[in-house]
Amino acid sequence: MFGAISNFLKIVLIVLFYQLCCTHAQSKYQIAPYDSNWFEASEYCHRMDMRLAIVDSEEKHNAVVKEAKAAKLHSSGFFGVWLGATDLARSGNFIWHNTGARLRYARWGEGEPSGGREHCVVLYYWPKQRFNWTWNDAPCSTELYAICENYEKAACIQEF
Ligand SMILES: [Ca+2]
Repeated sequence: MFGAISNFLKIVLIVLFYQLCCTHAQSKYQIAPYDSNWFEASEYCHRMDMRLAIVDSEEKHNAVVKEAKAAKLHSSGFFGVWLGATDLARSGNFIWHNTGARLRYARWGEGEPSGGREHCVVLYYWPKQRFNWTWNDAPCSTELYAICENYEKAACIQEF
């Protein structure tokens, strides 16, 4: 009898935990209140218990652009938000830093990535330079805004 109740309570607790933890796993974005280099941007996101946005689909690209537009910081004709990708470890091999996954989806601007000393990925609105909410590799020391995202933490049940 007690064993059955105990098992029932376990199931209730597991279901409650899952509801609290994993049913809000959709990405929610936040743009940092100040500009900074790529590393500071990454650190800022982690302090917020978030990470620099990983944009691995058209849907996520559109969601990030929507969020960036909503910040209304692009009226001067220039606005950039750091994304979570870099090729600092191996030039030309862009990786989402927080997962180690290679970029399979990208929305590079014309002629990008241009390489050289430009190793960190930014979403640009800079029509004069032909960036219309497209991606660029920029020097990681450039001062730009961060776009952070909520993500499913390791404590959650991972589905593959
Ligand atoms: Ca570039």
